[in-house]
Amino acid sequence: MLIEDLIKNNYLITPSAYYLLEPHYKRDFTLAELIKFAKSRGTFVIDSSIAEAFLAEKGLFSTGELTEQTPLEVSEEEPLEAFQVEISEEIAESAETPVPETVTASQSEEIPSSEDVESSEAPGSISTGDVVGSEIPTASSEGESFEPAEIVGETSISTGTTLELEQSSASNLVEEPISGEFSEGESFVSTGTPEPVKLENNAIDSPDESLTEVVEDSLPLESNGNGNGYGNYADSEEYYENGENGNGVKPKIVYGDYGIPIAYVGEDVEGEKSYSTYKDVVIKPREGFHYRAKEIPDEWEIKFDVKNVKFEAPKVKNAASKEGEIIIQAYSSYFKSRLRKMRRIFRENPEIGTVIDIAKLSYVRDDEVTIIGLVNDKRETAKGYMFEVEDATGRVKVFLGRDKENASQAYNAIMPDSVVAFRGQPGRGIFFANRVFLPDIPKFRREKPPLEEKVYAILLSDIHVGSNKFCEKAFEKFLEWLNGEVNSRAEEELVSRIKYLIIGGDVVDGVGIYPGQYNELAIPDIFDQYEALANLLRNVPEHITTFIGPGNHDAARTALPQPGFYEEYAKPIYKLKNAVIISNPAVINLHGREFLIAHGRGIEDVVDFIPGRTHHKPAEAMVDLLKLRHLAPTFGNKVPIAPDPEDTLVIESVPDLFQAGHVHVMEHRVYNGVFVINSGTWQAQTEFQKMVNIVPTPARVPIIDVETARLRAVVSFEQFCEGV
Ligand code: D5M
Ligand code: FE
Ligand code: ZN
Repeated sequence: MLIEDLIKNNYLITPSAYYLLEPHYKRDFTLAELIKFAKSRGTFVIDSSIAEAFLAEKGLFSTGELTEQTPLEVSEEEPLEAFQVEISEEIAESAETPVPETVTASQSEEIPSSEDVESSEAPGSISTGDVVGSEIPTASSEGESFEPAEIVGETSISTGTTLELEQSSASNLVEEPISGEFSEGESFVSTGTPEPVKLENNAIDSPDESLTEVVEDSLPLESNGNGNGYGNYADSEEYYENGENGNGVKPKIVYGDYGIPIAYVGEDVEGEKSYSTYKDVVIKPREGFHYRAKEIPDEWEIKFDVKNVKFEAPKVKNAASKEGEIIIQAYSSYFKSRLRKMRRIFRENPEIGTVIDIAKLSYVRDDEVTIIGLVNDKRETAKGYMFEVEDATGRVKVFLGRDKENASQAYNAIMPDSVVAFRGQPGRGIFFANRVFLPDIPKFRREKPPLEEKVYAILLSDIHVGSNKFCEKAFEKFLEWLNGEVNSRAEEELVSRIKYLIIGGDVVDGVGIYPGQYNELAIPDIFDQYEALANLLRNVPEHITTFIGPGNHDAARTALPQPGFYEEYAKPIYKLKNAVIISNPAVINLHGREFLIAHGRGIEDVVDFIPGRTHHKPAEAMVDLLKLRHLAPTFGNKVPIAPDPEDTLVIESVPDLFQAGHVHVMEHRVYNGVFVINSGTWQAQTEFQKMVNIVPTPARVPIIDVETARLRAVVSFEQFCEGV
């Protein structure tokens, strides 16, 4: 009742606040009183502190125990519209559809699930450095082999069948045995009392697992009013008028052209600020620490950056053309560009056959032909699947019988507006497909020449500096570790060879990104957030090149692609030595290996459209994007896409590694030779995430062996992350 009433008024309530308030609702207070109170506090989210203050004001609050928090249960599935059109019997014989198996979870029984691991971990306790051994399955469905780095002495690590790991006293080092498709096991050394190494295995899913319920989609948050995809909370200045968040700074937020929150200039508080921007965090490399990476020549290149793409403004007939016409033209060029690029990708597939324009289908008699187009619509019918497909010349209905091989898998994998190919025969007003092709990633690829020396890259994202849930202590520990404060020879070897650091967006928490965020900001000023981030990152040893790209929390264009950070806000990070600002997305070439870096908002749409996908298994969703060769295929759902004349979100070239973040869960797997990894976060669970049941995996540092573009190890600083 209370929840619904609040939601109707665009207010949200956290579970803990709900349990506090519910017993009194309508008995001791009215909805209007509560809303008035929340409004006076400048928030849309009624959390337990608001609830307590409200009850206290009403003389109702007793300092009893809080009821245990349970996530809101709001789940609802949209029923599929049944397809009405009758399909005639001229459907051709079934043919093999080339959509590859997505998941083979044959090894899944051997490895405990990540839930098992989490429940048995003892975070926070420090070990005495005992050596533990563990068996880690390294079975590889692809037959990939992996060369472990040479580590000498007692603490040596081998990635053979038996893996020995040294327990670290300040961090959890994880050696990564490289195995094949979807079978990357990673092991965490617990920092508790010596016990067998536990395997964390985010990458493996069993075929019949029950799905984690994802409730965020059904929360009424998503009418996409303000372009950040988080609903219609068009935060406006007035809501913050009376707000103060304990920092002694009166918030005032104004919005720029793109709906980007802009800190109000002139509000700067003179003198000491009540919050830290980490000026005092100064970490120097440990004396005598030998960085091998310093001696290895730099070899990096930004292969693709949106900033380097010259966009031409859409041409309109004359200056008097209506604005709407310009917009339609812009979107039409955008989708034409997508089609062009996808056709190029499909051309590399020898099975595709003769491709013809949809407008020319009526000239085709009995031959089998292929059409390539954007899928505007898809439905399931009694006998199969119906699609509406459009290319630059026309539109056609396509029927794919249920009996065709992989038909249902392909149907599920196709997201709205993605580009697919159908091979078949045209019938009366309908195209009868025998096969469906996703653009996909080729199964085999040429091996790259080996590197002379081991060199490592570390991948981070979603640091969220400025959030009161930012794991600052863990991040500082990580910086110390990079500066040589290691706990073992194995760690020393890793740190010594780290040459690159890639940060994939949400580097700060931003201001006004979601309703009620203000209450969760430790640094309520966007300028100071970037200052704080830069103060931390200047402690990254100088020989490590740091690539930094934006996400949806950053001061950057909201819509994808994001060319970079707005310089006027993010100046401190532009000024960092050895930092390279990249766009979202970007492709970096490291020693001949291609790393595709994206913040990863497209994952949200995958979760919305592809059955069985959840925020908790982002690597799976990233594979879906790879198969569609697009970072955010669907237009007009959660992810705002700019109508640039060129679609820069197409995954044109097959990367060796695909990194994304955004969902705050670290997970990785291999798909057709591409290493797919979500780099997690440095932010503990926010009130908001609590409500939508997102459980982050903060403060984990994946270390990538550049040569193989595979995971070498994961080091966890999670025990230093408060609030986890
Ligand atoms: O996103 C962090 C994660 O939280 C990502 O999985 C999206 C999710 N998230 C955050 N806010 C919302 C709302 N309002 N609705 C649904 N899902 C949400 P980040 O970009 O760091 O905020
Ligand atoms: Fe994030
Ligand atoms: Zn994000």
